[in-house]
Amino acid sequence: MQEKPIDKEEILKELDEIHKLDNDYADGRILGSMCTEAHPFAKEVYCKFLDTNLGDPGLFKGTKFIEDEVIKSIGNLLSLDNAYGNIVTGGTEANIMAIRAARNHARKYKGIADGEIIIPESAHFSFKKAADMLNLNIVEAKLDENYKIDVDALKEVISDKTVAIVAIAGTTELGLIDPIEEISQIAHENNIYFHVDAAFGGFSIPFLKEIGYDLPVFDFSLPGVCSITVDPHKMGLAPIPAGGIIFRKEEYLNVMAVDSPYLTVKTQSTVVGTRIGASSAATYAIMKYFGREGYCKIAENLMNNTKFLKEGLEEIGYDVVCEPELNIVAFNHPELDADVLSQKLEKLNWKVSVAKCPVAIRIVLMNHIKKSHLKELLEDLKEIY
Ligand code: 0PR
Repeated sequence: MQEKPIDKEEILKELDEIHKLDNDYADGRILGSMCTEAHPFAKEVYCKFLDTNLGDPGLFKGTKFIEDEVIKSIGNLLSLDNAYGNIVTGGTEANIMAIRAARNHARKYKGIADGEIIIPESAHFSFKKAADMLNLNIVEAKLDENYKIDVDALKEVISDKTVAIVAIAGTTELGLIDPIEEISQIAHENNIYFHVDAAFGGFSIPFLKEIGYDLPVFDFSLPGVCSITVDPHKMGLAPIPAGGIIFRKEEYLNVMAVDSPYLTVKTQSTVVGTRIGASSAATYAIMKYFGREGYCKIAENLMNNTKFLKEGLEEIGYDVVCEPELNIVAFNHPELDADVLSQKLEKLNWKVSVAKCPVAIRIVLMNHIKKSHLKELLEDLKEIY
């Protein structure tokens, strides 16, 4: 740090210069991100609550009330009347909390000491972090030919060490929804904790269903589902960081509680101590601002763009990996390697990402990608072809 204070203007000038190195969502060039520009109203509210700390909720009773209300409304969206949980930093922290709850529950009620979690091969890497931190082994459930959990293969890997089964509603690479209803039944019958990672799909599947899309049930209406991750900072248009973890029962929070004797509440279940309240406030505001009607429109628009891209790609001869269920399109050139194609697109200043299972270019159609950007992209892909 330099010795003397520097003028605000000078600091801002320097920061603006550095900020130019960042990509801007508004350019429509970021094609592989699940994040997007937050809604301006959500950002405005976020700034108002910047100093609130949910780590000591007795000091911020208003913001704690807001967090509880957000959890209730997300729970409501997921067919749960009395939801418990927290607004956290994102899908990773939400998944860590779910796995921690499952592990502690199995330790307390079943005496499982060295547990395992069953996750699909398509699971987000956050589960690897969770297993590592929580000292659990990972058992991978194979996928079927449609890139979804193979239920028979899943049944085979269940053991007396299984502390949790995980399924995905909106996989990271392809946006697919696992056969959650069948898995819920298996988990229920075997008395095993079942977590659904809907970090990506949580803010769109309920709305798409509402407007008539034929998508499978993935929520708490299934008796086996114990917890669901849903991220407001993805399709919810809340500012980063905003993840959500929703539990069916309060006991899942209780089994994680540690004493916090000198705080305004005497126990704490979250991973994080000092904890941002602004994310809860911004999520509260944006959910009220859009309502179900607004989110239905957003989800429909994203799916229209998805269809437009998928059909456009097929028209010019690219192979689309699977019929999109949510707003992700994965595709390949019939001859070029995905990595080679990705480099060609990078040269044309498109920021794409390459899926690994199967290897393919993967485009996540977030709110910042407009039809005009897709037309431009298709023109470039036609040229490359
Ligand atoms: N679960 C699923 C199904 C996810 O897709 C993700 C993130 C997570 C959990 C973890 O969420 P957080 O990143 O909020 O902790 N999926 C994207 C990914 O890792 C996130 C992402 C966002 C990637 C923006 C790139 C990017 O530019 O691929």
